[in-house]
Order: sequence, then C-alpha cells, then structure tokens
Amino acid sequence: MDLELTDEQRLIQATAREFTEREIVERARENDRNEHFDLELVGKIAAQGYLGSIVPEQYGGAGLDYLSYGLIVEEVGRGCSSMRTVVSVNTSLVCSAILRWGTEEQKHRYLPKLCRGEWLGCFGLTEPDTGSDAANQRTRARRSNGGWLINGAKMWISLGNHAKVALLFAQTDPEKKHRGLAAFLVDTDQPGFQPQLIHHKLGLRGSDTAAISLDDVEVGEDGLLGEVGDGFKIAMSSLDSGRYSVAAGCVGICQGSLDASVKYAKERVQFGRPIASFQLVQEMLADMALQTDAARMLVWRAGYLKDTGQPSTTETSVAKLYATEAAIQCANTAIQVHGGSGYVDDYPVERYLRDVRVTSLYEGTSQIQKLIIGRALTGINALVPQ
Ligand code: COS
Repeated sequence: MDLELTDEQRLIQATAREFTEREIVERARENDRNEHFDLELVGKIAAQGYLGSIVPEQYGGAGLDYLSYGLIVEEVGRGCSSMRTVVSVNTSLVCSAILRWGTEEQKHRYLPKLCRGEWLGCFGLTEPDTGSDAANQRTRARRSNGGWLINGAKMWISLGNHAKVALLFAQTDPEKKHRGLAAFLVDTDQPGFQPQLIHHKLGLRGSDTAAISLDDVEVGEDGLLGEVGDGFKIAMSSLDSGRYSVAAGCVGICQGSLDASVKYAKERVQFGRPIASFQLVQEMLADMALQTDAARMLVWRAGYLKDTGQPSTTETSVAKLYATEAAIQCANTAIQVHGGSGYVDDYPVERYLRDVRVTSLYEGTSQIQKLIIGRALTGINALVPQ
C-alpha cells in the first residue's frame, strides 16, 4: 500500500478543505443552534459532486476511488458532522447499494438524481425493536397486485423527512429469518409513508432524523432491489461502505479537535505563558495527534482494500471502531484543553463532542464491530449459542 497521495488525490483533498472552510464551517454553528437542516448547503455539497463521489460518471457520479471519497468525507466531517451524515447516507448507504445490486434500469432511474442532490435517499434498516440484531426485521412486505405492500416502522432514520427515495428492508417470510429479507426502493411521496422529525438530540442537530411509520406503502416489482432474500446481504454491503464513511468523518473530528486545541493552547496564557508550553497540555496534544494519525491510516487501509477489490469488512470494522472511539476521546480532550471556553459554542469542540457521540452507536455499535473482528479472528460467531 502506497501512503503517498497522488496529485489528483491531493487536489481533491485541498478542494474539499477549501470548500469546507468557505461553505460549511461558517454555517455549522448556526444550524446546530437552530436545529436547522440546511437544504441550501446540501445543494452546494451536491454541486461539488460530494453526494455521489464513488458512483461512476456514466450514472452521474464523480467516479472517484474510495480513498478520494474518504478524503472528502474527512474534510466535510471536520466542518460539520450533520452534513457529513448527509454525504455518508446518500452515497454509501443508498447509492452504493443501488450500484452493487441494482438493475441497469434502477441505476439509471435513481443514481443521477441522487448524485445531483435532486433527490435524497434514506436507509431504512433500524426499527423501534430492531437495532444491532438487524436480521430480526418486524417490518413486513407482502405481494399485492403485481407489486408489494410494506407495513411496519423504522427508527432513527437520517434524512427520513427529506428523502425522496427510501431503501427499506422488510421481511417477506419470517420462517426464513435473514434469508427472507428483501430490500425495496420506495417512493416516499405516498400517504402510507409517514416520517416524524425527532427533536432534542444530543448532537447532529443540523441533520434530519426521523421515526417512520409504514402503512400499506406500495412499491412495484421494479422497486425490488436484488432478489427476495438478498435484503440482509444488501444491508451489510451498504454498511461496509457506510462504516468506512463514518470512520473517515471521525478522522475529520480528530483533526479538527487537534487543530483547534493547538491554536487555543498557543493563544491562551496562564501562569505568565501560553498553556501550550506546559508538559501536561503537550501530552494531551500528542495523544490527539497519535489517535488522529492512527485513525487516518486505518481508514486509508480500508479504502485501499476497497479500491483494489479485496475483502474489507473486518478492516472496515477495525477502522470504524478505532476512528469513532478516537474521535470521541479527541473531542473530549479538546474540551479539556479549552477549559471553560470549550464548554460553550464559541469554539467548535463542544459540538464535536456532542456530534461524535452517536458514531459509536450508529452503523453498528462499537460492541458489534468488536464481535465482527472477534469472529474474523476466531471463526466463532459470538451471537450464536455454541
Ligand atoms: N456483505 C455481504 N454479505 C454479508 C456481510 C457483508 N459485509 N456480512 C454478512 N453477510 C452475509 C453472510 O455471508 C450470511 O450469508 P448467508 O445467508 O449466505 O450465510 C448472512 O449475511 C448472515 O450473516 P451473519 O451470520 O454474519 O449475520 P448475523 O445475524 O450473525 O449478524 C451482524 C451479523 C451482527 C454483524 C449484523 O447483524 C450487524 O452488522 N448488526 C448491526 C446492524 C447495524 O449496523 N445497524 C445500524 C443500521 S444503520 S444506522
């Protein structure tokens, strides 16, 4: 694996950094304060090509490699995790699934609009009673009039109130357990699809999160993604991409926490000198730098494996586990460096901490990532009674 970025990747990174500074950083605090899902900003992110960067150009995407996608997500994640969530969900959870499992007709119908941001996509796997045990879907799909009717409920769905297309997972035959699951591309503009905005979140207040009830939601046969029975694999393959994207965003939070802390420590004077000159402060900065580097290298490795077509599920879990936990620690340490100033939103670090807390929960908790890694090491599935 070559650790040197290509000239093109450096340009992509620099462009994403400049765009984030100019457009995203400015608005992140106000959107967080107002719990505002900033559709205008989403439009600008789409215009940059960041909603479909790994989608080939023939389907309206930017046709970039995973490493480049990770560089973009890192920068957006440093600026605003709420906007990073839009990029991750639309690109990794929805577009990557259509790209891998869709028919040509489905790819042409959905991908260009999703890449342009004309439509947003959401990913409906989690339910009120179904989180880590993703195979245990309570939502049901039954055949009706040459199509399908879906009934059930989804929970904690990012973009659920604004998405035009929902990738919904549902059980078609409970006897078959995970092999009965199917994935559907559902038009959200129908009366049976009822999203409700979730308020008062600890973080990601500038993102749109919904609880969705599904009451006889209709979808034609052409909305079935893959075959009946592929649903669980489709969900897992989306999460292979989504976890990578979350991890990359967390590298951005690590870097943002470190940058803010170095700057503040050099400016803040106590005992007659900048606090950056104290060994215990330098120790905090060094710990953050270490975690930032390690998280980034793990993300790059996962990206490299994806770009070279190698299995990457375990390495993606390693990257996601490490980067999310590292980012939580970096954001927390950054507040320690900032002291009282870090406790209010004059500086980005308190938002970093609130925003990052969810990353060790969603797209697979840290405990789930450890079980995936443990299973790869031992060959034993800890979720199945031995
Ligand atoms: N890509 C494609 N297929 C995969 C896969 C992947 N990454 N991981 C597993 N599969 C396949 C397996 O090959 C298996 O296929 P067969 O039916 O042909 O045997 C099938 O899926 C079932 O896999 P497995 O036995 O590993 O499923 P488990 O029930 O043990 O669940 C975990 C595995 C726990 C890892 C899974 O349920 C999970 O990731 N849970 C967390 C869910 C999550 O992240 N939720 C957040 C939603 S988004 S906010």
